[in-house]
Amino acid sequence: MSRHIRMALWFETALLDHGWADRVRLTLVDGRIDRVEVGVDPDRSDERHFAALPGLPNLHSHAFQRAMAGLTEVRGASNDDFWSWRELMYRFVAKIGPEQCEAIAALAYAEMLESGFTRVGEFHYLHHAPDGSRYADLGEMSGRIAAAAEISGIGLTLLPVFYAHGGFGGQAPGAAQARFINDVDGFAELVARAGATLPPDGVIGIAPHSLRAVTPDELGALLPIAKDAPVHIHIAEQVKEVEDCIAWSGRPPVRWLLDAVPVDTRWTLVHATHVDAGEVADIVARGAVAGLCPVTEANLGDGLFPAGTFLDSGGALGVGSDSNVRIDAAEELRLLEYGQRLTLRGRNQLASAARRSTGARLFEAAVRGGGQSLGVETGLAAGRSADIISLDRSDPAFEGRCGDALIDSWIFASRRPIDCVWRGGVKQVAGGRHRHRDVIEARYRVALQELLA
Ligand code: NGQ
Ligand code: ZN
Repeated sequence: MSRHIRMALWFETALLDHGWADRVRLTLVDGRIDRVEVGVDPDRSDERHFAALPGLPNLHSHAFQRAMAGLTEVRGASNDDFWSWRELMYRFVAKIGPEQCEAIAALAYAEMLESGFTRVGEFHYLHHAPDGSRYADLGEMSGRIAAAAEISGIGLTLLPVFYAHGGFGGQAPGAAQARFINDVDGFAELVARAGATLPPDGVIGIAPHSLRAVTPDELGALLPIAKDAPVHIHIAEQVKEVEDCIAWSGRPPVRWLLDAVPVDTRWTLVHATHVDAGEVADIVARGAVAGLCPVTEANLGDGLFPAGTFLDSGGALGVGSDSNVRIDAAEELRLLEYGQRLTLRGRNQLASAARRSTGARLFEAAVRGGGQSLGVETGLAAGRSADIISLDRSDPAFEGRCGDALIDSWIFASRRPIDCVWRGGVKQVAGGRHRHRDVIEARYRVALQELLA
């Protein structure tokens, strides 16, 4: 009675769980890797490709912000900083309806796939209508995110955001934040509704927005809603946020959080930019993931997380495209390394004696840490979701390269690196282009014309 979908892909070389192997045949059954054979010839019916890498998780996205990319790079009346950017972002937020949210997210997700991201952690806080009134279905906007994930085919870990306050110590939220606001009971209902809209291998977690937006009591009440699922929080991104937290509690945000709640391997600390050595050591000890978003952190002028020290002491990290001002998996990893080089004035800061390739060490760390963060097992091995990237041999950047040099050449040197991307066994990207790009793009253009009219 079974109607299993079975197919096989053959690669000249592939990055498996235990390192590179040549002449690799992956048998996929119902979207999962069923069997990995190494050193074999392809069967006649196998699709043949050059080099396979596991898909990279994108652990932090606000999909709707894709639509304002490029519109905030203009000097304002006063000092431009994170907070003035946020005012512009709030103005944009006020205009986005359900249809536009879905259209923007679908394009963002298609572009993520094209760049090599195969699962997204959507830190989703546009819950209500612009004036704060409830949609007939509390899960309306979450459902739009889920629909965008289905249209694009990307894996979805949906992180409905709990947001209740406008600053530390339970300050009242501003009018521009009305769309984000719930009480704990309303939030539990929203999580249940959102969970019901998930695509087949979707995961649902929760996301207290930041210590600015949640009181200690609320945080305590929220955690049982997550059960064993991922918990994400924005933390210590801006110096002002750290100062305000110290003024409120006597401690910086990461220290406060680690002291107050049982942060563990289910947790992702997004940004965690401003941390001291003790906080770094304790994040590592708890096993939480540092969710770094290098392109957005650069764009917003956040600062630099001590990624080298963190990795060397065994910390788990992953990357996120956050504001989606640029959607590019390789660029996130490249900028993560370059930020360290620029500040520490040295090369290959995120490589190690054991893994001397900077790109390979970073990529593998982000595949593993990203999976941990999004509640899935990643990597090319039997039993895992068939989330696979193939590199494009026709990019001259790959000429004469093998093994880790392929990853370094992808991250640091290539211009059109990605050929195909399979997500859950479906080839969503071929020749670097999403199979539904034309329709998704047309719908996005209509949404933007409405928003910018
Ligand atoms: C967000 N983004 O929720 O979209 C935030 C800005 C805030 C980043 N932190 C709003 N990058 O943190 O208050
Ligand atoms: Zn964010």
